[in-house]
Amino acid sequence: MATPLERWVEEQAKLTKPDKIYWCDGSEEEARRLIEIGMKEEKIGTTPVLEELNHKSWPNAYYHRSHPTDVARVEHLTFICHPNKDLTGPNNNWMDPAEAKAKMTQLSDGCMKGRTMYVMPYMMGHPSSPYAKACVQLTDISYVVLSMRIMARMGKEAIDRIGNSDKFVKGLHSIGDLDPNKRFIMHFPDELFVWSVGSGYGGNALLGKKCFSLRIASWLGCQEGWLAEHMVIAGIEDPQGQVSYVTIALPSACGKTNLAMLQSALPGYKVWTLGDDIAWLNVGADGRLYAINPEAGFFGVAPGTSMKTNPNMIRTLKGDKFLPTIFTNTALDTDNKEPWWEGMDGDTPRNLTDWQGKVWAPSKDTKGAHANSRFTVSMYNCPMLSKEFDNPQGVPISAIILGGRRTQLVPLVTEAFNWQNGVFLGARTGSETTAAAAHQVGTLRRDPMAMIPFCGYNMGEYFKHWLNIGKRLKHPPKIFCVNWFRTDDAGKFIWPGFGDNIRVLKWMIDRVNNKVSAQETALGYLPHIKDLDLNGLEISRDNIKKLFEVRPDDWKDELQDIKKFMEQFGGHMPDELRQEYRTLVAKLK
Ligand code: OXD
Ligand code: MN
Repeated sequence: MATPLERWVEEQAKLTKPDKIYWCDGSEEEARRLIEIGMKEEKIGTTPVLEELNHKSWPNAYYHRSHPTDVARVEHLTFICHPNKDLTGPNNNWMDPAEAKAKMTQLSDGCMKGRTMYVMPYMMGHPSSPYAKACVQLTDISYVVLSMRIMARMGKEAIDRIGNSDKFVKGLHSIGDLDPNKRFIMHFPDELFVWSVGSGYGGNALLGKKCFSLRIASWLGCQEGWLAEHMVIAGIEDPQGQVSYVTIALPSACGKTNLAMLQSALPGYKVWTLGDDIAWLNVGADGRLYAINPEAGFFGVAPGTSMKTNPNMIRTLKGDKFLPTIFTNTALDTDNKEPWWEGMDGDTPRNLTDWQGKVWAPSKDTKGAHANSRFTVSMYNCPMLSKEFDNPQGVPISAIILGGRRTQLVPLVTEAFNWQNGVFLGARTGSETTAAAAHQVGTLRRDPMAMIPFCGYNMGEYFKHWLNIGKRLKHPPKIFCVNWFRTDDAGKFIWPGFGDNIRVLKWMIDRVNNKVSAQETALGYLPHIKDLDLNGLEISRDNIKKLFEVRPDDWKDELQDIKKFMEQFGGHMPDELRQEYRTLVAKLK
């Protein structure tokens, strides 16, 4: 008798009509075969899906060029199909589930003709973790299989976990014909089902990542009593060898990956990596909050990554523990068969092709690598991988750090007064947009907890859920807000960022351990400058002051914008946050 999983695969095959169906086992031998297929058989237009790179300098590395119209997440084509619009909330696009299914059925009819349907069983989370989830994604392109093998734990464990159950996480993906007019990413939260057609870009096509582990999982977490968050998980070791674990939420392309594997500018401090993008947070039996990373790989932004900004990522990319590492839409050094991007170490190679495959020389007008070009690499390559990474229970969190990209207004670091105030601090966060999604770069949008593109239900209810989690925590983490991006009058970043961010992390850990006091302001607690370790940093006293400047007059527009954002959620917005808002307004008067 066929299992529910086998029946489901059969049904999808009936619709999509692939030439072949292949069940993946996640082995390295299989990856080698798929790489051959990607290099010799499958194509995007006339371009082979994969090209081998120089394995002497970049072990196990392959190059992928996506369709030029398919280089980022497409939020306007991403829908959350709850049975009613109200539950989906103003923070998402909604489509009635029946209508969405009809549309997708039409687009998917025969979409895998002439292709192979790959069936990928995988776990999000370590298979031995009680918090892990068993999933199956179908796709019709080797690039997605190879990428998912890096990002998730692919293999038989997931099939064993699913057994005879029909309650597994389902993903149906086809690159279709890559026509942007026929591109949709549809989520059916109650069915744990994601259906994506017409894109091969990571965030739209690797369905275990944003689609399941954030959008659907956030809804699942709301029902089951846990949180799925867009957060780094890192361990910060002090000179005495004590490790404190933190999670950090920043919008896409705001430096989460760099932060996750920061090389400390302060002697004696080390950062241990547990995750650079997603954290699942559960309340432990001891009343502390525990984090696991459901992923097993990094899907990071390449431009700007160098030995100066993120030496541990360069070491990770040069590691050889896992096959393959994939570079997508970077430029290519054609003489040496190496990936290249803006901000890379060393001299610019003489002969380059850009991300679209055209001969390219450095110029002010065009970039060689796409601004959202990416690498996909196993976490097991990371030299600073925490020994707790595979701990099935996760790590206990001492501080939650939220933030955004603001050139003005928001201080370098602020500590919330308590959990509720911290939820408000997160809820009112705004950020200037980046190239990770297809929209205008650099405009301000409110991005609570960096979850605006990823919260799979009404965000007013999401805030309530955060407040409820707080009530269950006997030892809640402290909540902080950071902004590395404040600029001076000449428009230059004041704070050096990267390895120097440890100075701010150190202050937070000192606060957690009650080692330093802080000044109370309308916005929250700010550091006394004397408590920040600024040794060896060349930054003027005036500029340091600027990083913490709070001028009530400057906040007028911001408060209006926050109010407008909160009002969208009507009765879903918790009273506690309305009260927090009123208190902030009064304090800033
Ligand atoms: C990502 C994103 O790819 O946030 O992580 O866009
Ligand atoms: Mn992300």
